[in-house]
Amino acid sequence: MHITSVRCILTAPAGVGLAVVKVETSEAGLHGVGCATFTQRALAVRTVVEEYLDPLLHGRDPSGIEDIWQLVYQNAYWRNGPVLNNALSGIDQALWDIKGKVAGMPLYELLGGKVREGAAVYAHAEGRDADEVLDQVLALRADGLRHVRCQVGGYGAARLTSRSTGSGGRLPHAQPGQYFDPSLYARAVPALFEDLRAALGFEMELLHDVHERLAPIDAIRLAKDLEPYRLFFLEDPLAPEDRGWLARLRAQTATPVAMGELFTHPLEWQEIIVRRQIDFIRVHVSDIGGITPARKLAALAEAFGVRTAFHGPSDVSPVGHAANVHLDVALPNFGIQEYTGGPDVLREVFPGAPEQRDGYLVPTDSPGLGVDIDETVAARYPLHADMAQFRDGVVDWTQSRRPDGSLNRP
Ligand code: KDG
Ligand code: MG
Repeated sequence: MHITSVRCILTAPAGVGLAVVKVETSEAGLHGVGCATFTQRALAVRTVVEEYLDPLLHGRDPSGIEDIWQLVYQNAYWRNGPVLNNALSGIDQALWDIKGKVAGMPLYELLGGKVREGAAVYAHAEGRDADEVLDQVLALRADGLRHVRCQVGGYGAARLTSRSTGSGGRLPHAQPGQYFDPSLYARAVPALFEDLRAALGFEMELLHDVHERLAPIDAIRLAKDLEPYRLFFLEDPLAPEDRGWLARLRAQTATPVAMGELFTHPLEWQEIIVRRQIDFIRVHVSDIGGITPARKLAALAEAFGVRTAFHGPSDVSPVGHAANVHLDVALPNFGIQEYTGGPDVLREVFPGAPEQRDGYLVPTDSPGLGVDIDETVAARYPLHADMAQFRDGVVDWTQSRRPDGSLNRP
């Protein structure tokens, strides 16, 4: 058996640009699929897959997953960036899918078998004030969810800055962008959780994503301010570039810390895991190169008491969600799975896509990942200039600015 073709399929059925790699083999009907979604730069990923990896992999035996992973990893000489890692993930996940199909086993069996029946998930609630957030939390609770991430005014409370306080207002001539006021944000979040806990008590597990929006010392103060509300975790309190501050944060607060959705290089996680400076590692599996490196990372984390919380936003394809869930049920140190459901059309494009029920995702028992892509249906939903995260073909929301007009990490 050998690889006959490697292609990257782009589709946006839910308005979010997704990238999926399909690896075909010399055995009739035997193929695998893998998530390669880097929504902000999807065309670059497709170029890498189709112009460089297809010729590289033609004729090779798809059963040698580790060898092919290493081959693709070092083939460009420069490595560890998000475009190359997503392309690599597309190949890697597709090869695991093929191996499962050849073995007649679901991926979780290849990973050592299940240690749990389902992966507990957390969902996202967002509103302009505590009442709006609370309504969403209650709706999610009624749907069986026990874990909810709560945001007021979106990431960085950006949608609060236009209030009549004037705080966060834009100076004349300041450039367009998504304006937010870090100090207003840092005050709004503890107030939100005070109201939520008053209404909900402590039974629900609540989370919050700082989304690397604060200066390090302000993030430390926020983590301390949030202690009374017993968060399940505080997500990305620091930017990857500021992770040297984690030791100080840990020394000052017992609020659990989750980091990693922006990590693409192993050196970004090794030290903070070994020094036990985070509680949850929440990498985006396709951004680190797929299932093969995710297993190794999880094993490292297990040795140091760090749990997984793989990134699972709407810009992970259902193929990527399936890969996450197989890992989640097989890893002893699984912590929680972020999961953003989507409209039913996603299941038409991706038959077998995992579905959340009563707060859990459960993998299918079909061989491999258990999910496929229907290319005919996918072709009905091409990428376009105004899909999620874009406006007029340009990524919009990452142009985040402070009241003085200067750029801030998004
Ligand atoms: O494309 C970026 C999104 O995936 C990210 O902003 C979502 O932070 C996010 C999360 O935790 O889901
Ligand atoms: Mg996040």
